[in-house]
Amino acid sequence: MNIAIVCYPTFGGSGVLATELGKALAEKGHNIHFITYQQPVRLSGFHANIFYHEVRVPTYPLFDFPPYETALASSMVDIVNNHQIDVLHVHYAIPHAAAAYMAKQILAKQGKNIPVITTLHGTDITLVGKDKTYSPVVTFSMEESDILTAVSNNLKEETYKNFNIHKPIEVIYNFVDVKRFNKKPIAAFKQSIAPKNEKIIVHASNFRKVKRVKDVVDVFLRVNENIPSKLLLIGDGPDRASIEDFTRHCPKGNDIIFLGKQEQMEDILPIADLFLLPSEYESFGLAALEAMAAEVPVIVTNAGGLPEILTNGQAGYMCNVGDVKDMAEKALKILSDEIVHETFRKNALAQAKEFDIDSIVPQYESLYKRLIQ
Ligand code: GMT
Repeated sequence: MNIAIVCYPTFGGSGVLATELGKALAEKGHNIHFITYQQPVRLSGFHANIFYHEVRVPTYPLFDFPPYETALASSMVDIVNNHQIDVLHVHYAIPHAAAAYMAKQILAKQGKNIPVITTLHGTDITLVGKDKTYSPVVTFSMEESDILTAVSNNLKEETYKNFNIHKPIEVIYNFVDVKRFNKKPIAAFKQSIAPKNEKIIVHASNFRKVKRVKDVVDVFLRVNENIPSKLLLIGDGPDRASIEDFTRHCPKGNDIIFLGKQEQMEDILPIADLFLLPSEYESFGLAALEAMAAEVPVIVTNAGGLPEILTNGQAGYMCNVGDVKDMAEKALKILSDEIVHETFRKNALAQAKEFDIDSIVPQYESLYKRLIQ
């Protein structure tokens, strides 16, 4: 099949998932055309059957706000026509679903029916999309998609709760390539972070308010009082500056290391002993799943779709949002007993295998086939 994928090219989970999906489909022999404004971060290097089309938005003095959506819809029309695209799969509703609707209408006038799949990822529904600035357009473009998918049952429920739509939503969980993440730790890297064999705790996110990164630091400081440990903070975003400032003024600040944005999570995660994701909401929590695939136990909140990916007390723990005391206690429970830690590691891997790429990607493939037929 010839499949066009539209996504955000950045480090966010929706872009990561869309890129990994495209790579997996290309390996199975499909031709994948990424349409976005920058090369997706997880698309470095050459991949057979993958083509990347950059959306250009020419500037003009009149444009205080360059019309990306118009440029994107025009690119979609161009790529569909010139690469015999069979299906257009857009990830994250805003503004991709609306641009896809526009492209679909233009192509229909030209006599071509292009099926559109919209995959909802989370904040496009729960934070940004439901705001009245966007909701009429998001509601309409979801209804007009040929197939609507969500990455968890929770996100499906949130969509029905927040939007007046009647369309069926199919749940296809996010996935991880377990083989790629389940690697031996790089000894030199581990040694440079934890020279005295301290425990390594990791958090990765876009440092937005919803991620509650300050809770990560608070949990770490409580753990650090009891166990020699280091905290690796991966990613960047609006809250980073204030948190970095806080850690510079706290006595254990030297044990907290900011790594910034990182592409090779499969090289970093295996050195971790514990992964923290104390978010206020996660539709799914792909970052936690990648950690589990690297055999790292996780502590997450019982928010959104997280309970769908973690069995409490086996591969990690779920705590109430903001309950840093409980999170620290659970972290110590895992980290202070080698046998418990080892059991949680094995369970984390087993849990991740339930979301392995090999079982989830065929679900998308069968959607495409259904649509084309
Ligand atoms: O987490 C973010 O803020 C980024 C966001 C995105 O759209 O890129 O992530 C969302 O999609 C991911 C992939 O489906 C999910 O794993 C994340 O849980 C979800 N984030 C939220 O719901 C806050």
